[in-house]
Amino acid sequence: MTESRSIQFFDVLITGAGFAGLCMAIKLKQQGKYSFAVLERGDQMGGTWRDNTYPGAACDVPSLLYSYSFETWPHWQRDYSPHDNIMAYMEHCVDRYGLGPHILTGQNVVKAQWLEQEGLWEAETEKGDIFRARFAIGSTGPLNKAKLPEIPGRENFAGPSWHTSHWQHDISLKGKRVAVIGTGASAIQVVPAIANEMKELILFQRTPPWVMPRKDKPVSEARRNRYRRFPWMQKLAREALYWKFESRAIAFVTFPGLMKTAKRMALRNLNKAIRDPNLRKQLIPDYDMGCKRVLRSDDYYPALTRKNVVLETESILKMDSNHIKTSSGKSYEVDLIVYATGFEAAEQMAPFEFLGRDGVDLRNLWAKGGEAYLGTTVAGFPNFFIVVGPNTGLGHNSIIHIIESQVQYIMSALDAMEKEGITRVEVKKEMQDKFNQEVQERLKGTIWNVGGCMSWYVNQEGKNTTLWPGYTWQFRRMLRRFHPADYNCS
Ligand code: N01
Repeated sequence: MTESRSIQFFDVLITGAGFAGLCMAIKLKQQGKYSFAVLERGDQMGGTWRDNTYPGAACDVPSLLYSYSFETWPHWQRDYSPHDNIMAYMEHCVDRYGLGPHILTGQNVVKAQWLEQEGLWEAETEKGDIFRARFAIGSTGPLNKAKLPEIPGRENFAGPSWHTSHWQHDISLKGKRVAVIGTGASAIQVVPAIANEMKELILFQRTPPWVMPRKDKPVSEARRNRYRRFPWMQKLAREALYWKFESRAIAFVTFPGLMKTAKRMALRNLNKAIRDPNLRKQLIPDYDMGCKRVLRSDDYYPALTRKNVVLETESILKMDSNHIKTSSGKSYEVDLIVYATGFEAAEQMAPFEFLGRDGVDLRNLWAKGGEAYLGTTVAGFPNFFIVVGPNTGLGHNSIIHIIESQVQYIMSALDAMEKEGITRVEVKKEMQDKFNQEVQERLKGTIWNVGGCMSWYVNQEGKNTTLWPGYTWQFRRMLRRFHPADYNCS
């Protein structure tokens, strides 16, 4: 007897309810023409902000910019918001736009495939539920899978250990000897937040980051009231911030030499906070500023001067049940390990079996690096759009700007298809290739490619598949309107 599977139909299926998925859902809801569902693997929306609850989790982009341009919110508590405030904003957006019924939580997509005959996408979730839709939108983001380091003996460590994106809040750090591995954006927030709790914190640094002052401060009640009464004032402040951040792209993409000024500021920041010349020396990066993400913190360096904090710059050789051993033979006895070792970013653009036309799996197609047209559509994958796809990440401004540009492009595509009676679009391979050649050409001179560092921006093949090599206003201009001529349409 064959089991009959119940299938749920929608016009649009969105995968992932983070900032990108929610933005897509809001625009579809506002337009009101399409049925849609957001399939979310977690038990609530929030994406990376739901997962990353580590102590000190906050955004290193100011909240006025790290929020939707169309949804001002007068409740930001600080210029750079902590995790809870950001989650509250996202919840507010879900309520305000009535997205609750559209978000199907606990639906971890394990496979999706294009059904050529039906002209539909079919998604299957871990639970065995089946969904079909005319359009598939991928908004799972690049930072959804924790990366753990390959260190001999890691599996033998007997104490608790976890990645920053899976913080175990029920285990106290009080009085323990804790190792933190990694000194990226997550680590520099975690370390100051936990350093005073424990007996000893050993911070394993492989490469020091460039750290600029964040100059974070609370948003005064008076300012919040002003924003409440006059939302246009908040919009104006947001616009000013946008251009301030955008101007930084000049140094990242056009004149890397301009980074020298910022470098001087970062060194001043370091020298001011750290008196010990040896420690200072260990914290000075030997690559160009901007090559890795420039970090912002007011409390990271001061935390490293605490008596109970040790900075270890030797590489980790191995671990056993309660020790971490370094390359020169030093041995640290530790009770607990926090891995602040980042994400499988480049690999995670296609996080599950994803079969396009002719059964081609996007994971295989992108094994050596993702490529898409305008970071949004992929040849061989009809009626499929990605938000925050290949080469759409930023080193200088808010990703929300990119998300809004892509969502606007997708809405324009749906609109054009309806007006012109098109049911199926697939980007022309030559358009995609030409676009990617241009992107890689432009990346050649940028600080990320010539700055002398290894970063998650560049994959194992040495190809930068994560960053947009230009200004965000250029990206928006390119995605302003969907052009059917770039696509095979039927
Ligand atoms: O990860 P990372 P992250 N031994 O990849 C080190 C976003 N984010 O979670 O530099 C020792 O930056 C590794 O060393 P190295 C943001 O986009 C945003 O901190 O490779 N160390 C590095 O220091 C960010 O870029 C916010 O030599 C090892 C660290 O682990 C992205 O998330 C906040 C090691 C990994 O740093 C990822 O940040 C937080 C080993 N074996 C994060 N293996 C906002 O505020 C790895 N490392 C918006």
